[in-house]
Amino acid sequence: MLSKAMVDSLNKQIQLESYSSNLYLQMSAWAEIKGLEGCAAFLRAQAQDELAHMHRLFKYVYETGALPVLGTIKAPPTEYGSVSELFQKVSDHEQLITGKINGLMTLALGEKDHSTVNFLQWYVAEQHEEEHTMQKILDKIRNIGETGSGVYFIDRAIGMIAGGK
Ligand code: OFO
Repeated sequence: MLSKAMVDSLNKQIQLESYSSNLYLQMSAWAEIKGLEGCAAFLRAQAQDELAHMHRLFKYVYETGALPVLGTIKAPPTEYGSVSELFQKVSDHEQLITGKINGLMTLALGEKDHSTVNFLQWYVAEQHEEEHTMQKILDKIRNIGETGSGVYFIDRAIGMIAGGK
């Protein structure tokens, strides 16, 4: 059985993972209307991943006999100035999520809640993976540059990452 503090914190994370999914899906719409099909495909795949992260938490909470709460999810932004701005925001968001997962882990360790510590390990590894992917994307954007046909090649490169997901 989980403590109330743990259930409340896991529910906040459920809401945050839902927000992440909406954020990336909304970003994919921006990319789509700019003709950036590779970026849009990558962001749609990210949105699916985040939904899976939410469901994993949702299941864990009810399996412990507690009630998962979806709550209200705020609306994500709709406009971005450039591809680099958009992916910088994805990277910043993933860093925020890593901080939240670390906070959950600190709470679980403090409570000697070994089941939740074990459950959260997967998220720790996942965040490492996602931060690494975002770093690679930001490096590519910087190396290729957004002038001239740069955006076309950036879109192709990010589309290839989406294809390998
Ligand atoms: Fe990468 O955010 Fe979910 O966990």
